[in-house]
Amino acid sequence: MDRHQTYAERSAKQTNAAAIQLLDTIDRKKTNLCVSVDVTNSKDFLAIIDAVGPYVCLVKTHVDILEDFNRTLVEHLVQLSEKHDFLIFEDRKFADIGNTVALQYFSGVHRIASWAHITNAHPVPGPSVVKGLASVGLPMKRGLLLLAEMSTEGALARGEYTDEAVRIARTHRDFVIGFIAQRRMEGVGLRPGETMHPTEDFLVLAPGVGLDVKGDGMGQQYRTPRQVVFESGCDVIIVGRGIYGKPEALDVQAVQAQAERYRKAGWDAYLERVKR
Ligand code: 5IU
Repeated sequence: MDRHQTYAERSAKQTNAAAIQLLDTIDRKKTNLCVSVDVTNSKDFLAIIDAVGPYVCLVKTHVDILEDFNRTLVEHLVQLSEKHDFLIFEDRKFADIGNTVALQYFSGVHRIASWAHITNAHPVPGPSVVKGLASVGLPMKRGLLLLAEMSTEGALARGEYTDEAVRIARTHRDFVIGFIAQRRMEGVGLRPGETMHPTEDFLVLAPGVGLDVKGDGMGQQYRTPRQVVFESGCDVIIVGRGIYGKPEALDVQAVQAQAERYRKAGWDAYLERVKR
């Protein structure tokens, strides 16, 4: 995969249904923006998602922080994803043994596999975390992202850990569609003499994106969409507070203006990258 390939060209070579759907949505809507909606009540949650829907390919959720979570909320979320044509990514960060993560993914209060096209996992337990999640997710045509790096200051996911994350992904290419990381992972983790499989093409979704500030005082570090997509070769920018600000003072028009600002910055950086 060279950095000049378009989302549409890459979609044609994918086999995982969620990866194809995401790449096609990005291409159709001309947006590589994912909005991360970290708010604690469902009214703000749905209002933000309805406002940003037209500007995004993907909505990232943390449903465990919602104080009034219920099945109706999930139905509304799914309706919004159909109305605005975006996918849903539950940022669950699974990190237990295979049997436990399969239960956490399928069952419990949230029943994540039933509504999230994409979820993610820490590779810390080793390949079994992917095996457990795949046993639930593959038959439901879902996709998994592995956390290969983090955007926070002092993150431990680096060096050999990142290499191992990519190696695990390579052994489960039917289900692992890519990474949460800060740069393209092509060639990472290859041992001397090993070459990349010709059809390998992992997506990289990058959090820690902001146009106005460099951090949040709690370890988060922000880079611009251009740094992330053009310089580091990531595929999707994940933006939270940079778009919705303080949810207590929700101003739909202001949120939409920010969403369009980030959409355009992310898309321009992509066009600059694929230019031959
Ligand atoms: N997130 C990160 N950095 C990471 C990972 C996840 O910021 O390395 I892995 C999540 C946390 C939050 C969102 O849900 O992405 C970023 O939100 P802000 O744009 O508001 O910082």
